[in-house]
Amino acid sequence: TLPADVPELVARIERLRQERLETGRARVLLLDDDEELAERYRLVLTGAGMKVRVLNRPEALMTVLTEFRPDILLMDIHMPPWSGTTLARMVRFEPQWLSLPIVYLSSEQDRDRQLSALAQGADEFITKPISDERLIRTVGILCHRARQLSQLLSSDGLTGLLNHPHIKQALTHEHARVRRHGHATMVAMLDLDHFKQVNDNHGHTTGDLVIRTLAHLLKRRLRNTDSLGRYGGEEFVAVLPGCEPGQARTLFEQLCRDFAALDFRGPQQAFHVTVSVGLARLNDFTSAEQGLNAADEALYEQKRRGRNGVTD
Ligand code: GH3
Ligand code: MG
Ligand code: MG
Ligand code: MG
Repeated sequence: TLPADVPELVARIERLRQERLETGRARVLLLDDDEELAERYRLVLTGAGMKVRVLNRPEALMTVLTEFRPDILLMDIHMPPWSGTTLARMVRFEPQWLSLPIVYLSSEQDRDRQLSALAQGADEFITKPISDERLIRTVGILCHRARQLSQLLSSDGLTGLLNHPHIKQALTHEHARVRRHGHATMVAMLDLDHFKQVNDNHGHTTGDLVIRTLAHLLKRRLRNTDSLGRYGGEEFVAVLPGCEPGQARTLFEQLCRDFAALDFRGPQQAFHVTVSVGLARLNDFTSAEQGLNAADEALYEQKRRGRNGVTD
């Protein structure tokens, strides 16, 4: 069901597009039980260059959030038997969605009821009917700020890679995709060898430099569709979608060789550091956690075998 005034709408969208609004590739999840209205908002936002997913019923909300990973959630309040405010509270209950902007789209005019709805965890309230310009601008501004915030929240201070919770989140996300699409996806766990000695012999600052150097080398070697994080002190996790076990082995063996060949300079003398890698094929496991455990076990097998290399 398309709105009746589509040609006029399309013309208006075209004008908005020409304004070159900075809405980029924002990912918008739109939840409204009014299918016609939702379709109209979808057209407006898609026309402004955004990627929009529409839900008319909230049952699958949490699953779709995890799969689609929107930059913003736009939500109706009155969706009997559901209420948007209860849903907002439910979303906020998950720590990973704490910084997700939630915007109510509602015909609620009562100021007090609007404020109490906002108190449930949403960021903004837009009253219907909503002008196309207002919709696009609000979404654009909130997405931009949320992206800056989430980049700050998700990166590790020393290396700039994803931090612990966010690499785990990326792993869960890739695992869900593997189950749907079935392409080979590898997970790698890396740990620097005898790193305590590096710190003891050359100092903590030099140790930090070694960690950053490995992070830098990894970043250069992986594709930009791969996810890479600092899992703990001197441990890293990489997730490689569309990668076969043999390819991953070759890639990480080369990485181990290149890293071992680097000359580090301590305050006193030059030294070398090696790294051990464990691999697992994410497709073989029913949960992301199990896949990561398998990579961890492979890593410890490599430590037993004498470090500096790859076990799968
Ligand atoms: P193994 O080969 O068995 O991994 O031996 P290891 O000495 O590396 O042992 P382990 O992985 O358990 O030790 C990790 C050490 O890494 C302990 C800690 O002092 C050091 N470390 C952890 N985080 C940091 C960090 O941010 N900077 C520095 N410089 N050192 C760190
Ligand atoms: Mg409604
Ligand atoms: Mg360690
Ligand atoms: Mg170690």
